[in-house]
Amino acid sequence: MKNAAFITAAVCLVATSALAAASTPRIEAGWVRATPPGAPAGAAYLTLTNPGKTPDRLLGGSAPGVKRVEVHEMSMTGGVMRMRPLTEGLAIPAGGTVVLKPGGYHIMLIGLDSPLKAGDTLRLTLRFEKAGPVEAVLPIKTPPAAGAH
Ligand SMILES: [Cu+2]
Repeated sequence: MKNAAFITAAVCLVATSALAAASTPRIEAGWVRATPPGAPAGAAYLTLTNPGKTPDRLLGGSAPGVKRVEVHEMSMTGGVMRMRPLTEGLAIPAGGTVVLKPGGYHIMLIGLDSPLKAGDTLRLTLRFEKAGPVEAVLPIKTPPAAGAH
């Protein structure tokens, strides 16, 4: 009898955490571009998946040593690469995946206290409209193709 109650409680616990995980956006394949000394800003790239049944929106975030974390879009306008902050946030459809990558959407890290050094990690907290804050620890890397295009 005692055992049965314990098992029920354990099953409930698992079900509850599975439920929470089911609606929390997943942050995968994330990385931060290493910056040279004195660089005022950096960028982070990652893949966001919304496993929930309702759309969510990435609004911004925070990271230690970074004054402002914004969601930006890079696009070609009249042959010129431009970057703009997504003031309304970045929509992530229910059950959908959005890729933030060089040349497209990215997380802008504005106002760096110190350079982002390759080999270090950055603890990035992303803020979602519905899911709230979601934390990820991202590796800082120098991409092999940096400056190649
Ligand atoms: Cu940007």
